[in-house]
Amino acid sequence: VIDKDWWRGAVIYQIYPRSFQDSNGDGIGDLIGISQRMSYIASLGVDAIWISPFFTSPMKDFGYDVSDYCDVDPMFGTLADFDVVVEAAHQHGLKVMIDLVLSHTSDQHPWFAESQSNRTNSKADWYVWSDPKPDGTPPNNWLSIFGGPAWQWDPGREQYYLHNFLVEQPDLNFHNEDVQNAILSTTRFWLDRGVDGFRLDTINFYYADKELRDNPALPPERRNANIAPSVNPYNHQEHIYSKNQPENLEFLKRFRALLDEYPAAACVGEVGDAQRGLELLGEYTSGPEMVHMCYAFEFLAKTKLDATRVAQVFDELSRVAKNGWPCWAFSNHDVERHASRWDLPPAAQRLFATLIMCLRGSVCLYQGEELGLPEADVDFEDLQDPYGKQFWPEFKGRDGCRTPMVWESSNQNGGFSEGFPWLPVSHDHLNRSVGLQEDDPSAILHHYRRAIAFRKEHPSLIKGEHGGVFAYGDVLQFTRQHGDETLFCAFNLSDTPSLHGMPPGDWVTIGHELGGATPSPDFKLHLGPWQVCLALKQ
Ligand code: TEU
Ligand code: CA
Repeated sequence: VIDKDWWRGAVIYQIYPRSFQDSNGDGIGDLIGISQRMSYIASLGVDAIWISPFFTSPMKDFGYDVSDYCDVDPMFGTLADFDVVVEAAHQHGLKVMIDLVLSHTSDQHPWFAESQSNRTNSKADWYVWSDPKPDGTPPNNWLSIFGGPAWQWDPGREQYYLHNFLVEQPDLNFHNEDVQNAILSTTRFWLDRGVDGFRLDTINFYYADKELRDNPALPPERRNANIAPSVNPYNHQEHIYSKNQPENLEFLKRFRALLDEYPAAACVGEVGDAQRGLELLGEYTSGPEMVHMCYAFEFLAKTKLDATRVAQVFDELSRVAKNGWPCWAFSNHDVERHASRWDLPPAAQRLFATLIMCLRGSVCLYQGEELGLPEADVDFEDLQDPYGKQFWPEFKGRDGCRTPMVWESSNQNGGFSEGFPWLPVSHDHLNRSVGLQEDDPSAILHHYRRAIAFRKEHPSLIKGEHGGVFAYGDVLQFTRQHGDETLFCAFNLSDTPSLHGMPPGDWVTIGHELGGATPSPDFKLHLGPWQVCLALKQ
């Protein structure tokens, strides 16, 4: 029997293929490399892998600019190699999710070449084209996330085209039904090839306002510089017309209906919005006809996560996304690794690993997170990320979280490649390699395995509801409940000891392998620095 609900509460391991494992010495990770490391991934106890894009691409945004949705870039291998990955994953009981970047293509995609060729071809309307204003300037004030205007002049058509990201990433026009159908048929291609699901890039950018109205300015007090750098003028606008259009939901229903033709396909949609993130999460995952889950940006913020913030997020979720399903992450290929971003001592890294495994929602772990890797220092000369080059030095870009995975310490490339790695392997990372940690029972890698196993042993953590989520000073407390299991969870998110009362009831502490504390007989809970308490109601 196939569990249609496998995604609910799943732990998903994110692989950035360029940097995971190189199998042929060209310095770039590839699909065969991923299949070679499948037993390691399975040993973590995760349920699924999400592989960042490996499709044919000029690599201007390292694969997030796709020029053929139905093929593998030769750099990463072949379709046959992909089949090997799927087979290896399935043999290990892992689901495979691939990353569909549907909002825009590469400017090298044949669809764009045709669309660009004149104003009358059959794909003329497949992208968002517009005449200039009478003075020759772009049709409106929309900005690109990666800097500059969101419009690029095309001398051939004598029109502008829209790009929310790089100039080389023209936005598809989803108002055109042929575009929708083409996208759905490429999705079917991968479903037929055996994938179990999708991470959907930027699902709230699929549609732009038909009238191309100007976005209003965002008043300084409402600006949120959490994810993208505050130096970026993009963050000073409110993107009410360039994204989050109601039509997104209509297209996503068509997408979901396609997935439902398959036994257990699921998707997680990326909905980035600094102001309305949780509200949108609620809208996009509101029911069985919508996307299964939304990737939440709340815990990717620059500001250190504290008990109050976590409580706030769950309070807001309970109001605006009651039936929604979040997918949490602390790190990914777009942000500074959280060990550095929040400047976490080792004990705090462990606490956060336990915490994320206790939250309602699914979880994404980013490769190397299980090793406690800090952000790598990448010099300007080695920089690859166009976003980093644009805003250097105020914002150093995304290369520091994309350096190669470290498998062994004996080798200066960390066992990643026998060639010259596309980004330097961080020296700081070499003494945290998988090999070294496997041999050290006290290493954080084993803590991650225990935290994942703990989650799996407790149905309330996977499918259960939250009782209220409360912050008492630095201590976060909540219960999770499912069937006859009620679990109490408390986390001291600070380096000072704390003393609190337990809720009434007959509790038995568990999770000692995660460093869990035991309440004293008078129901007082002493939590040491960064300590947790996990207890089952009798
Ligand atoms: O990211 C979307 C997104 O909103 C991010 O661009 C984020 O704001 C930025 O990376 C700052 O950290 C997705 C992918 O995850 C990203 O890698 C791609 O560059 C982007 O889409 C364009 O496809
Ligand atoms: Ca390679």
